Amino acid sequence: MVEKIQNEKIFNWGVATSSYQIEGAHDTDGRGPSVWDVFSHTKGRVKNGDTGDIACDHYNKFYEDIILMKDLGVNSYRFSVSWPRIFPIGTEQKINQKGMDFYDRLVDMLLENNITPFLTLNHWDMPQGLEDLGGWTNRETIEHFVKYGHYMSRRLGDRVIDWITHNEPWCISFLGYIEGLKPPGLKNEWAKSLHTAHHLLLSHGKVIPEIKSNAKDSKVGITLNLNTAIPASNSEHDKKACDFYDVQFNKLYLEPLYNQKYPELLFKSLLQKNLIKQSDLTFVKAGDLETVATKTDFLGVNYYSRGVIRSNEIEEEINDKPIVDLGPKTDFGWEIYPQGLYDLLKRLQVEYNVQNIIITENGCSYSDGPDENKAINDKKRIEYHKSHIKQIQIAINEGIPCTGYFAWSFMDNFEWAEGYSQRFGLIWVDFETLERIPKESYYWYQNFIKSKEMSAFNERK
Ligand code: GCO
Repeated sequence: MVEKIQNEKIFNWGVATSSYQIEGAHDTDGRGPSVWDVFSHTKGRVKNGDTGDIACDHYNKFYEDIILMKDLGVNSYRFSVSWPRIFPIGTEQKINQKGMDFYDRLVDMLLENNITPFLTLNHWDMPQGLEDLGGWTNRETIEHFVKYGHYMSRRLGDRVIDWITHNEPWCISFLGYIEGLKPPGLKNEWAKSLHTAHHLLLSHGKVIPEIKSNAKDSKVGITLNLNTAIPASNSEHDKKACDFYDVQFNKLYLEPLYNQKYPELLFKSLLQKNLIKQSDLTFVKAGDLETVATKTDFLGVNYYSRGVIRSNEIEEEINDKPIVDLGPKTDFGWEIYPQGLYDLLKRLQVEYNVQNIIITENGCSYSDGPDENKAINDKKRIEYHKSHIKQIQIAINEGIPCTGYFAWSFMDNFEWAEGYSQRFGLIWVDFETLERIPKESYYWYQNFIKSKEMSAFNERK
């Protein structure tokens, strides 16, 4: 049997991906449809009508991909499990064995190559069968998620130590129910959005003991997308908008997880704006908050950019002029602001006393492709990673407990509503031929991991 890797002192240098974004094989070996299959096949939802039907075909090419990972020299790999490969509809009592076998092989091969698996249970592709019953707005979905976590940890718990319950609950609850940019694609449904956030958090708390009892010595955490936000100008409107942004983006998750409460300001503002009714706020049942705040072993943080917040409640012309100097932008239009990562780490230590932080995603979208010699010179991506890692180093030197960094992403993939139009990978993927070509950034990361620059990270107490 393949042994698990256990070395407390190692800094986790990794790359990250997620199931729907890379696997393809959407109907292979009994996999059921996920919410993302349905969403991407709905006209107008995804740019160019792209879907994850084939994606990078990682399901069939995982062997080749792990070799590339080994050559890259990472000691860790963060991936997610496609829930409908295990429970095709979601409500079954028995697992789909073939789906489980895929992750069993994947984990074994990672360990054979000395790569520590970081397994995310929910990176958004929940079975459509559960969505049809109300998805995350339905409290019963929690039991189905816990059952799924139970079977995963029962099968892989002898080899997987690091478990992430959910990835970016904000994206499901806000982008799915307020902006309509992700499944189920609804707009301005604040009550549903809050129910979703709460049920995600509650299922996180409930699945932790399940994983811990099946996976000896396991470490369990949740991954949040967080950022530091500042008002675009000194106007009261922008300051107010910024406070609101902070409660709905950061505090809606951090407060219950670390302080066992929801941010009052959020509910108050929504009530004032008539976006919810008092009767919508009955979703927190006795005991829930204690469960949500179940102790974790780490907090996963996905950081890409900061928020510079402008009020949309008054006319642009009447508002004060913006005063923030914005940095350059990636091809996605996201501002590059490395110091925001330091600010965020600091805040997590000072305000929430988080004991162990892992950067589970950090990266940028640039479209640089192969030249006639198949070289891909993506200098800007290298700069992006370097500058963010530097901020982590400053934070670590100040005693902020950060223990891992995962570049998003290992390879170009299906970027949700943007389809294949945004490329975040260290490896170029030709989506016609599925050929993989390492970019300059791949070789830079390879050298960086090998180099002495790492020593400050390794000397972690
Ligand atoms: C997210 C996800 C990733 C994305 C990445 C780039 O943050 O949306 O975790 O799946 O691909 O963040 O947008």
